[in-house]
Amino acid sequence: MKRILTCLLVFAFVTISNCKQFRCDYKYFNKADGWLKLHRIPANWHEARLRCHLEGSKLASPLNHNLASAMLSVVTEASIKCGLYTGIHAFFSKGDFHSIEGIPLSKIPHTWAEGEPDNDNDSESCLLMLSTGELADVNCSEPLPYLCYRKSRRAVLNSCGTVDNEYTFESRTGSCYKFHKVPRTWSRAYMACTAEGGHLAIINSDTEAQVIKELFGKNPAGSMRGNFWKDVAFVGFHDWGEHGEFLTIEGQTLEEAGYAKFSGGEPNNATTGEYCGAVYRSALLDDLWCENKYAFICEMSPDSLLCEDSNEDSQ
Ligand SMILES: [Ca+2]
Ligand SMILES: [Ca+2]
Ligand SMILES: [Ca+2]
Repeated sequence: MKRILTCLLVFAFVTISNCKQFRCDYKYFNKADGWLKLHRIPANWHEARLRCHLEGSKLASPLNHNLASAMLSVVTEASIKCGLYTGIHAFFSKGDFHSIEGIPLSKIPHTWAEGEPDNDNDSESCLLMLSTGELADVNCSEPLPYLCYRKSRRAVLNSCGTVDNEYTFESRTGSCYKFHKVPRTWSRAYMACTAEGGHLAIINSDTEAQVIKELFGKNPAGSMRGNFWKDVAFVGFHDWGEHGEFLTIEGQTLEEAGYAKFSGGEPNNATTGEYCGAVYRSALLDDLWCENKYAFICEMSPDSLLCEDSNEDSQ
């Protein structure tokens, strides 16, 4: 009976904390009816949009007064003077400004800064929010800070501590894995895994190689869309610009990491230029062209996105 009660209490606790959680790097704002995360490192608009998307959110726009006010409170608290990108863009068609959610600018409460919009040099298709809350059109290639927004407090975390159900826990290694079928370059794959709270998979043992092999087996070539080589996937090792020696993305030699079995004839630096780490379906390693797009495998610790303290704002 006592045990059942404990289980129920644990279940209740997990359920309650799940309700309040999305990711520990996001903060919940009641008035915004959702989560916000500030990215201080300036990025161009397209990078900003992609990073929010990969984090499971959207590049934030001041869609209503409450959300605008929450965004401004973050900007003020962080002393950001230059303003930040909103998700409002005219990327698809010049002059047709919409938020990432597809809401037209005419339905978003806004005030223009003095002299704006001026479409300077006919090259300004992204909207910046100044620390006053006023908007200005800017060139989308300008690097600026930005906020990512995830609407609603409802976030159901799985056993990997993420809302992304493509991550599955593997008891043999204690890690979670996700096989990405949408191909990306090695650098973009690194970005995607990092944004999701993990890293490009590092194979640390024969057991983990077996896990990777089985993961590949669940993702046959026919299940992937697009014109790319489907019998390889990027993982977390690289030559770090020192063509010849491969180290993991955590700086270890492959031997130190615990698995260094290359496929026969690999690494072959085919047509001189294979500097990025990959695996074949056999889970044997391969060096591969960094700039080509392939599937990739992310690995994540089940507690990497969980918070120790509440990250809820009472405002
Ligand atoms: Ca302007
Ligand atoms: Ca590993
Ligand atoms: Ca190769």
